Amino acid sequence: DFTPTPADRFTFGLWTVGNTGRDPFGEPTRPPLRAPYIVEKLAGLGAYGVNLHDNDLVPIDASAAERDRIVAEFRQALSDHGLVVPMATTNLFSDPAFKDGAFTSADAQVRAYALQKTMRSMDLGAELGAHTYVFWGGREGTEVDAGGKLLSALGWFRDSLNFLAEYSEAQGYGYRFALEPKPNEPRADIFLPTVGSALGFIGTLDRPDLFGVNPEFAHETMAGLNFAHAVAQALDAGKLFHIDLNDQKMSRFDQDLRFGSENLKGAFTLVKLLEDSGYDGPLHFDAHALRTEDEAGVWAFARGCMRTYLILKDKARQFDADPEIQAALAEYHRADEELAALSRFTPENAASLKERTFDRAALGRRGLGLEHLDQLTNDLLFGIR
Ligand code: GLT
Ligand code: MN
Ligand code: MN
Ligand code: MN
Repeated sequence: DFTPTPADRFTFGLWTVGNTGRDPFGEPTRPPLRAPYIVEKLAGLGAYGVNLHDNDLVPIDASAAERDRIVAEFRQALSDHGLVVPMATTNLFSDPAFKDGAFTSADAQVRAYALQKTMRSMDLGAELGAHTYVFWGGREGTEVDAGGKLLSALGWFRDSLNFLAEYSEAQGYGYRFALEPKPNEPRADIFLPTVGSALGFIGTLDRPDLFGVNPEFAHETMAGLNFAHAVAQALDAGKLFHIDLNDQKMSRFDQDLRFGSENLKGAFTLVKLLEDSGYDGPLHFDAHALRTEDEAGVWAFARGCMRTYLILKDKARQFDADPEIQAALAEYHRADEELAALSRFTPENAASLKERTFDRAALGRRGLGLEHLDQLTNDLLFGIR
């Protein structure tokens, strides 16, 4: 009946259901929720875990004693309600010190402070049992490129990630790191704007094996890209370490909408891809309730994210079991074993392939049946199949 359980691996950030509805033009519309209360509520809804930035839990200016008290209370809530913390991250974007970036600030003091803050936050994540550590470089970017830091910034970014990977190994934390790309907002231009950029950058790090990506539906969509395509490339590279599920209209401000609320077919494609791929990491909803909502709306939002995922997962099963859809797919995917063998390179195969006659005109005439297949998919999603 589409009621989630921890086996579904659904997670939320403290900052997501804890979002108070503030936006650049308006004050909060909801009071803040305490972290232990969020844990209790999420567990009640059937979630598996909760993720956090250091300062979602511990205020940036807390004393050591305050920190320990807050963390102890949070750990108690986790164990009382059976929730885990699979992922942790650092807030390197809210404080004015980070106004021109953290690891890519042109100020060496800011860069060193960012390393210090991240090490402390990694300590906190490890204490809470997190195995994935996310880097969303929200402030890592520019408005003014006359500052001339484009090449140095990538170098500083690389040096910082290399340092923090060494720190994790030296401490025995065993983190896997996930870079989260975003094209813009809050900066005009953010470094490593897309999944493809992040994958390329990972290859330049000292320990590429420790790094993967945390793609977000909204972020690729803001860049006008197809999120499922980005996720497929990450999966193909063995680099899908985590995923941020939400929704978004193209070419707009960062909306972080309830999963599946806007681009239902894109959400279906994504769920099918994730389920078919065997991805077994957390399914994290990085989204928040609309500013129009009160606390009841927040929990309706959270339930809706999970419910939509489970419904689409069921639709993916129906898609695989539907004879007409499978027939259309079989028609579309025309296989040829002899040609497949010939397409494995040997000098003889190459020579033989060069001599082969193809009926080019017939290839061009063949209809692929995709209109029919797509309408069958729509009918399935409409619930009339
Ligand atoms: C922030 C951002 C998200 C990132 C989070 C991790 S925080 O809300 O908009 O996309 O995933 O730092
Ligand atoms: Mn977003
Ligand atoms: Mn976001
Ligand atoms: Mn995100």
